[in-house]
Amino acid sequence: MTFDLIITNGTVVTADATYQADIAIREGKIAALLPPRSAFPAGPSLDADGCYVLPGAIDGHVHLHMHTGAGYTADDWCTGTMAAALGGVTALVDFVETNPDESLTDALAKRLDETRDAVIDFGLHMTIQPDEHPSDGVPRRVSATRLAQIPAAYDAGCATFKLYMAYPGFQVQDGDLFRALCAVRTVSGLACIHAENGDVIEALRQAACSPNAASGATAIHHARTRPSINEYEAVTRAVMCAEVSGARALIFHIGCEHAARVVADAKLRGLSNVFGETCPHYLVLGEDMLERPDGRLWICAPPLRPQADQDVMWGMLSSRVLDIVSTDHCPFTRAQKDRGKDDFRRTPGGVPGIETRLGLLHEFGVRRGRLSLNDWARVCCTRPAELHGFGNKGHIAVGYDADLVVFDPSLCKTLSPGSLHSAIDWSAYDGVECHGWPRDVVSRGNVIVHAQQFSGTRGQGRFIKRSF
Ligand code: DUC
Ligand code: ZN
Repeated sequence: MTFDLIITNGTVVTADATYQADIAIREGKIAALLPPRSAFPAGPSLDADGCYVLPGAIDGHVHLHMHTGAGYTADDWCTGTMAAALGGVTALVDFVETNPDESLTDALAKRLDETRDAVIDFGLHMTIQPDEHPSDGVPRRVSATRLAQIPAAYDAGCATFKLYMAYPGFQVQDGDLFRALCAVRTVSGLACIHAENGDVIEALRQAACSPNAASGATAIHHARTRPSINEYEAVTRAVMCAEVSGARALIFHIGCEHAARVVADAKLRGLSNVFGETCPHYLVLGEDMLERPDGRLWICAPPLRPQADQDVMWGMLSSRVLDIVSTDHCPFTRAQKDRGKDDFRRTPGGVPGIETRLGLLHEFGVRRGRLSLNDWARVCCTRPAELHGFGNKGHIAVGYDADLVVFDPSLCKTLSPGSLHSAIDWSAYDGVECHGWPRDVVSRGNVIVHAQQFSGTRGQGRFIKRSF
């Protein structure tokens, strides 16, 4: 039997096991797992001696070319997916946002037009946001017409639906959140929920920035106006809605112990439809970053939290209370962030991270004894594939897509804007040393990163229609 590519001599690391094997690939799929140093007919091969071979990492939460008040996020579908590939990512999930006057499937078609340059496979979450306004032209409610479009969106390949409990223009009222979850339940989809209490945040922000306020408008007030009890309250409400509706719900970007404990309690009570996501910045970066003179660079929502929260969150990852780590990659340049120099409310929220997740979780998780190698593969690769409906990805087994990462623990990478590939002029992790980095990346059998250099093709990424 001949193969298109064989990865030899590597240590295979999956969510369940670590073992030596050679991986043979044919027509974009894993065709055989063989004892190391098996005799093969001559052909292309990658020697992974001394390296881990993982399923390609999957990032379930990124914002490429997203329109905001500060302009588009800095990475387009080419730069963003290239940076992702160089960080070991072989599939990601971005978003479709919608206008009140277009259907969900029309919005999907428009968004797909923007993705033509993707170099890795991708899915899209469908955003359910207010489309109906009472009388003043400001959309505040989610219409019955919109909810009736959910099955068509699911059939078009958007099996996951984003709902916001904060952000003017996106925030849905509780009744609409619940009705949307019921609709998502009907199609057996997954709801992905941004859980913060938006109304209270708006009131706190106004008070903090009023001319006679004692506090002020510097970056740390971003965190002070989004206290962790606010996140806790919204996660509690979201979990209640998931429990009563029966919908599967993933709480996005859990940033603090308080909020993570709500998911822990739900799981302890036996709820099997509630899941938790966190992001590297909530595990590695503390609230004190916001105290720096350039602290606005780290403004994101929910905000960074004190160190004590990070310690608890690592434990919750290894104990499976938190299911996955995604990046919420939302890159803005310094100039874009500087909009909020005098008022944190004008700084666009988001930190970059599309390229650094595997390396950071290896450095701060595996190397510091907080995660096993298998935990690392589970939270970055396998569970994201399962939770987000990538049925052919996330596993190293015959018949799955040949999406693989050769991770070399002997490489040393110092993170900086110059060593990373996102189209921005700063790094959230400047100066951090990662001992271990993705060396080669294979996407459906094609080597798209070789010896840390991009070797893929623009436009090679496919829209994956996801389902459950
Ligand atoms: N949080 C951010 O910080 N940016 C993008 C969206 C989000 O939820
Ligand atoms: Zn996000």
